[in-house]
Amino acid sequence: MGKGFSFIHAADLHLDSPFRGISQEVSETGEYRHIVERLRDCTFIALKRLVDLCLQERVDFLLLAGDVYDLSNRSLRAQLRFREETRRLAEMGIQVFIVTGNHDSSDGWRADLEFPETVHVFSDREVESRPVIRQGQEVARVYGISYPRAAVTENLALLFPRPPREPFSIAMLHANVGSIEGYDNYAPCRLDDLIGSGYDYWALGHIHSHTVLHTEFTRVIYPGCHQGRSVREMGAKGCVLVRVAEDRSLECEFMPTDNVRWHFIDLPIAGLGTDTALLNALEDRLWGLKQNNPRLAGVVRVQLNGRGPLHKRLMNNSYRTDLLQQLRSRYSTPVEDFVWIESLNLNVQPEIDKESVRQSQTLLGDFLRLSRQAALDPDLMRQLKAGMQALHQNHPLGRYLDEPSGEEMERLLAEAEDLGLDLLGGEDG
Ligand SMILES: [Mn+2]
Repeated sequence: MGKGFSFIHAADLHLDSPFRGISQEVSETGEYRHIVERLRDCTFIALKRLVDLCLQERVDFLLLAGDVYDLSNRSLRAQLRFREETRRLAEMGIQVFIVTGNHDSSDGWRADLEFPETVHVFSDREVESRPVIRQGQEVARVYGISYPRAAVTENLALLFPRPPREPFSIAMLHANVGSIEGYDNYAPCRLDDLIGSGYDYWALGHIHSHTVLHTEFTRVIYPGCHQGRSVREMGAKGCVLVRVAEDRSLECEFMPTDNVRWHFIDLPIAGLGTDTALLNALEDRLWGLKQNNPRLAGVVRVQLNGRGPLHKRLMNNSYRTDLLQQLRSRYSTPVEDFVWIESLNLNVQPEIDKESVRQSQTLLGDFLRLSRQAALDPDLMRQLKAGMQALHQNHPLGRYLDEPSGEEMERLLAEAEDLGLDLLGGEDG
């Protein structure tokens, strides 16, 4: 293959981070111990998969672009497991290049473990570079800088020197490019800072979803985290396998490494008239999810939504708890690829033909007409707001609450209307 080579780019392993998705009372029952243990170990299993993939693809090196550990005071367990995996890579002569990020900045505690010589952690004081040698030739050079502390607010991208045209150049950085929302704005920089830098490949970390920011001449890529750990990290998670040909052309392929995958099921209850119909609909969705994700465990947040005849029953706590327990026990096996129902949430409303009731000369009709009038009549709206003020003033949290906006009042009114209908018996069953 001449001067061609390949590497894997991963980031945000967050080893040993707590998995959010299983409540204390469930983990204490013992019934679901295999699930609790699996969720606790999932970042390590994903690491093993990442290393297996390096070996299988016989890559030349592995890049880890920050947040290898979840905490700067990294656990001994995480450090030992990580060292074990880097040894497997060392045995095959696969180099590992690491920059640290905001979660594992170098000011935290670290055990005095010796890592293989093939593992290099970049300095946190200046941009360093290291060569990748194949058959006596430097085929690539990797540049990087680590975080000395968590909250790095300067633009580290500007510290990278302009690389020579040869060999292929890679820059490693944990950073928020273009102030992506939902993430701390650490080592903030602009995409233009990276594109104009002369590097062939920017191996980024920090953003947990796989994102390709640029592909022409300069590749700018976030691989995303290698294992989802909360409902914010849904879908496939993994790393990027990069093959560089002799003529410098690049092939990048996303490769999943996760072993527990987060999902969201959004099920409308419209038309579901019986308990059996509801159970069947839920089972269909769960079964489909299992079919689409073979050999993977899953964690699912379920949300029932819309109007339907089962609304009132679903509002009953013990009905909902029984439903959740039934689904959990059915899908908690097989042990290897269970589906754990993280929670069952409701956004449902009673089924009712509101407009015809609104016109009827009944108590419900009066109620609905009054509710409509409140939305249109400024005097009535003022009275409602005045009524709510008592809540603001007397409640301990009241002083932290703003007065609701017009839009919020409309939403509250709509909710109150549905709640009122339900309480007044607007539905049978
Ligand atoms: Mn991270």
